[in-house]
Amino acid sequence: MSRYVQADPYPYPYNGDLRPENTALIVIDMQTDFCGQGGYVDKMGYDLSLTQAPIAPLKILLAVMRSLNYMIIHTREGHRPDLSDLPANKQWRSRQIGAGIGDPGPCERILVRGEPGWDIIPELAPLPGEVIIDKPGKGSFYATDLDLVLSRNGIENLILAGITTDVCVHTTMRDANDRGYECLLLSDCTGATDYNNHLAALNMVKMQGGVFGAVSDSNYLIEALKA
Ligand code: C5J
Repeated sequence: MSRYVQADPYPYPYNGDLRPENTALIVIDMQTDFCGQGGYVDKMGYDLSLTQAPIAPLKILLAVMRSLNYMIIHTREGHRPDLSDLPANKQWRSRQIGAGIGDPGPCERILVRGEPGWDIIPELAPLPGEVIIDKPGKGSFYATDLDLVLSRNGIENLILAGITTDVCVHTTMRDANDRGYECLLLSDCTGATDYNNHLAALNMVKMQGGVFGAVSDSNYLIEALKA
């Protein structure tokens, strides 16, 4: 039986083969540092409501996909406490905007593994048994075992959610697409520090017949999953 999600610019997935056995939801970087008070994004002065927007729809989507036995993967961006995996230019740039990675902040050391700001927010906390990928960069494949985890679990379709749309979500989606994964980005379960960047990132996916995959939202996805 084929199953498609209403999506733009084509019904997803391209081949109608959408099943718990071959599909994973990846929730990217829903950490206090990116959407909580006193975290990295807050310290840089951005409007937190933009990166908090995906929280409510994601809570609902997670409950549905967990109940249907879909694989759930969470990622966290962060660096080792000794900062040995932090590129010097990444640290320098973050200090230019007043939120130096590794420096103390209201949620302890910014973007450092094990610190309160680095944790996934309690509302979207991973359940025991769900895969967590710790990554030092923007993409979820770089310097991680994500590709190995996906291939060992027979995953062909990747549904992308989390923050930020234009940075970590997009980098992950582009890389996943090159690796042959069939990707769907959820417009209401993602968010960026700049709303126009969020919209532009959605548009970039859809050009050229879906150059990186397709875009939909959690309502259409849930409708298809329950059909
Ligand atoms: C950023 C991310 N924006 N998770 N990280 O630095 O998108």
